[in-house]
Amino acid sequence: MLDLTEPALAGFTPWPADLADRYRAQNLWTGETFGEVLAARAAAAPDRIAVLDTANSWSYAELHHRARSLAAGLARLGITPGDRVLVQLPNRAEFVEVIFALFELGALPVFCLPAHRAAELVPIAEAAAATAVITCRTHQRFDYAALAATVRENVPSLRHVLLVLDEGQELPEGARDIAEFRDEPVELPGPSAGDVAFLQLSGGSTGIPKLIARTHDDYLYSVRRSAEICELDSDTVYLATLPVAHNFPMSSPGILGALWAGGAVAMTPDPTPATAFPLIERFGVTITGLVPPVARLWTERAEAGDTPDLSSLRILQVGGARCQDELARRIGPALGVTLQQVFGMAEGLVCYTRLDDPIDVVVSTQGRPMSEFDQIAVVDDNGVEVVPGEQGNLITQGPYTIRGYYDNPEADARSFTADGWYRTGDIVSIRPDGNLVVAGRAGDWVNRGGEKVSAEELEAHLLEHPGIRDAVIVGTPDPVLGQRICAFVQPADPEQRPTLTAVRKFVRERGVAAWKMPDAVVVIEEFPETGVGKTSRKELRQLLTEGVH
Ligand code: OOB
Repeated sequence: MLDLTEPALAGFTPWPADLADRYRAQNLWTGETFGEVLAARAAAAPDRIAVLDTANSWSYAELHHRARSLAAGLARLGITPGDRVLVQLPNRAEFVEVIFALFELGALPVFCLPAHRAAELVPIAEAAAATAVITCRTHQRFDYAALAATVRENVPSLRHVLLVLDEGQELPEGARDIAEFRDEPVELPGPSAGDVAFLQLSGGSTGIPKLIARTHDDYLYSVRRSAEICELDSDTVYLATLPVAHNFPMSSPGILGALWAGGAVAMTPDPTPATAFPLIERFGVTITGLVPPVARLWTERAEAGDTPDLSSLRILQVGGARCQDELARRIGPALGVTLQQVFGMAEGLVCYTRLDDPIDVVVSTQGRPMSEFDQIAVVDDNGVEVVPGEQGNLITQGPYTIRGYYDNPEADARSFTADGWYRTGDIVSIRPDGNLVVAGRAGDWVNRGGEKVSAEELEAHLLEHPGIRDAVIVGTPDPVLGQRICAFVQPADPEQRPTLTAVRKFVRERGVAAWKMPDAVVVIEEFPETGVGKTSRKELRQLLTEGVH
């Protein structure tokens, strides 16, 4: 019998055959590809709007035609099925055209973030053995064409630099304009549903991102299930606010969920209220997803009043990092939305609070797995399951969680158990109602002379201080205690800088154990961010080792 579990792409770790059979038998993996989904939507409702940005408005028929036409052109250029192609584009309509062209062709987009630079892109391109990069000329005054040229100089496999050009932009030497490759569509064999559809990058709190191979079958299941949970339909207008290459705005339910449901995808070039709020009004956006620092900005802006009309927005998702209860409580009333917490990872598992959950669940938990076929367990450092309700390490396996990184046995040895469960690196507890509460990453604890202090817990206390807008706790090396507690705080009013004495007094008066008192307070104007806009603890730790206090 033909073994359908055997993938064409070397370096991809398939699901064990018995699980794969079960996922197919249960019709979780339906055998459809992304190209087939788009074709079906375009046939059913050709004139419905699929993609919107400040310059474009494409119907499903137009998007489908563009994808097929670019696929034909890329094939003519010599891009073949299975080729890896770095895609580094800001949030604009062409992102959707490009990825569906690659899906059509069976070439694999490698989803890079606009914030990535040569230090990340070169090793990513090497690890993927990429043959091409598709990017834009410039965005927010950064020269992406020059970055792509640097990557090509350093990565021998990388032959082509293709650019999405704006009106009047010149083509730099050595690059090609994607407009040259919008050919007459041709019939292409296309990929199978069991094939890898793209390479996603790990959220990676340390080092260079790892590559994550996702198949049409497994990713489409997660998209479909997400769209169901978020009740998307053809009236949905999903605003891609976070960088759209990230797993959250891509598929939870994201742009792919909106297209799955026959709705529209709208793009904002940046997530600030000044840019995004008018676009919500203009496009009639119904749902979007934010990381907590952006959700805080939006909430504050809405609380200040006098915004554009945001009444079309029904669901605001927050995820990617822990949303503190203090912020979660304010979001719904400020923006007139239903809040949904999303706890997910590019490796697979995504948890949601449900739209009809009681407010306590929505404010205080990160939800529960989207699929009844997701398996989760909370284990201690020896891999033994903890008493229900206790905190421990979250491990998971399921129909859309990878079984190994792409071509990376060393990372696999660290991140997967012998029987294939993914070690998320997250410390969580599961409440009796089944909802997860994320306490932080395994590393986000300060070990102060043997007493463990949870960064998240202490941050939650600091956020109750009226003079503190945002706070991040990190450990700083100490010769006696091992680590000391450093509180980075962003003041609510830049003129009123909270002092160590005042902060310690405030925390003590909240009835917190003495050993959890911050040892240092560093006032900081802006927190450093990761590529998707999460607060970067890694860079804050770096600041400390460089001696900023
Ligand atoms: C999402 O994906 P990644 O791959 O950038 O990061 C995953 C990690 C998780 O392991 C966890 O440490 C953290 O980000 N995280 C959260 C969280 N959501 C993600 N920590 C606390 N609370 C949350 N709500 O970030 C991602 C992928 C799909 C959907 C949503 C987020």
